[in-house]
Amino acid sequence: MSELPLYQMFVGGEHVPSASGKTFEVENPARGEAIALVSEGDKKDVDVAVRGATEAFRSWGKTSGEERSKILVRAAEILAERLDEFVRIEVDQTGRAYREMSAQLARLPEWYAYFGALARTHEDTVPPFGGNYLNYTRRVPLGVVGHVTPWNHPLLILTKKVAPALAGGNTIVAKPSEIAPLTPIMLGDVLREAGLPDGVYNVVPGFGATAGLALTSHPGIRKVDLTGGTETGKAVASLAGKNLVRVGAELGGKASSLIFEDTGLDNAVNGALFASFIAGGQTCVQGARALVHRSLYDEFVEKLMDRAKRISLGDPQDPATQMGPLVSAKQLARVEEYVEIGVEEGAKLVAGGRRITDPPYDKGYFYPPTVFADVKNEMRVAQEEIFGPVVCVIPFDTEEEAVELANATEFGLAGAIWTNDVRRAHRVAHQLEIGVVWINDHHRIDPASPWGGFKMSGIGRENGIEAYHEYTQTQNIIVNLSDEPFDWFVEDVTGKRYS
Ligand code: TXE
Repeated sequence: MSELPLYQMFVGGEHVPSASGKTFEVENPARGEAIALVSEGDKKDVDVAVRGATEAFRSWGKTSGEERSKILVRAAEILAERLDEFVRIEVDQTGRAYREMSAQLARLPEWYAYFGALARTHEDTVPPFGGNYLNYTRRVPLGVVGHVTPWNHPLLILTKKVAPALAGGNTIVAKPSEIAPLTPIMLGDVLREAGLPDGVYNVVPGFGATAGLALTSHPGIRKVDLTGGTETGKAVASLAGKNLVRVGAELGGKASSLIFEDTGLDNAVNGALFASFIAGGQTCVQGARALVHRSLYDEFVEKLMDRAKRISLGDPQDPATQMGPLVSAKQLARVEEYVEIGVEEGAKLVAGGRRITDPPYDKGYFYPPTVFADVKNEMRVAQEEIFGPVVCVIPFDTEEEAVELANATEFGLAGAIWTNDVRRAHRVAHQLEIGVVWINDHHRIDPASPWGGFKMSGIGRENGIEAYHEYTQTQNIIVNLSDEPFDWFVEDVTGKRYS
């Protein structure tokens, strides 16, 4: 018998085994060893979960915003009380440093509180309507929604989907990443304790090609919301198209930091360092390209290189550790391959660039902060999503050139502008083909602030009223206030009528 803790599926308000009885292992990437067994869900389990969620929707879909708000606000409180337990598990399954995960998870209660408030305060509309009519709209839930989530911010990304979905009155079947499914399963207990009825939030852990595919192609789902790679996004969106269901997709990125000559250099270096190496670079808004005005270029490269070399890697559970390992052997291999490609393409490696294998790092997937200088924007390392701690530094001469370089990618999620010139800041922001622009900052987010990509970075928006709207649909009610009799087939028709 294995000593490993078993995390079962969360379906119908209970932790249950999968129909096949199969399990898979979740690994700690710092030590390269299994830390938990997880029930492996498949098509059958997805079907049971969707049917249960459909049943639960009959009553949950009719609850008032006030009732939903109370549960969401209570969930925020319970999560805040249990935070450290969640942080520890998040660190174990992703390898991300404790200091990052404790900072990130401390913000998650805000999402439940914000969408709880929105469920209670959202006002419908009374649009104008010609004639003697009362015309109003209601936002009503969609039904059962499917959430497919990744490993890089397991609970944050799921929370960005779960909070608006519940606020809108939907029920959920979630398929978290096979690499980091533990905290999404644990969330079930928080929501149940907060008073969420059984069957409203369900988790079927498993693999993308089996459980993920079964969920995203299930005819009982009314919306699919995915965060993952762009290729996965295309596959999922085409399936959703066949079933005519809504799609939310937050996909890949290749964000730029645009560093102008009028910025404070040290501040911009700090910003670029954070943008490049937070989460070990495994985040969709990673500042993968630092575009730097030529007058600052040499000094910028020098300083970034020096700071990158001083980031301390180590045991991610140690609060002093600044960067943990990459999430998996696969992700490590991907980073190693891209660094080789960069070198072959002629980029100049000035920091990092080689896996760390000295004990105590030999069992884990540790890769140091890596800086490429003298990169050309058309190189593969500057165009393709590496999803690791690698930054490409590229010089530019003019504002126009900086904008052109930033936009010359298939992605369009986010980016940052570093300048002290207020006119330039907004002028440049308005020309960038990206969904989120930070000025003199990077990776700031708020539950009220819309988040999502242009171009190949995705469809739809998370956060804010837009997310609430994307998790509800409009019903229009037109009330004839007149007592005048009406009989089309008897009357002389003189007025205009649409039909
Ligand atoms: O992502 P996948 P992976 C990017 C990043 C990374 C690459 C691959 O570049 O290197 O994607 O990472 C589920 N039908 N991002 O392999 O496969 C899968 O089980 C339905 C960017 O981890 O896209 C998991 O739950 N579901 C990103 C989820 O999709 C499927 C975050 C994401 O996994 C499926 C993660 C299918 N056919 C990776 N195939 C971001 N935007 O932040 C997979 N899945």
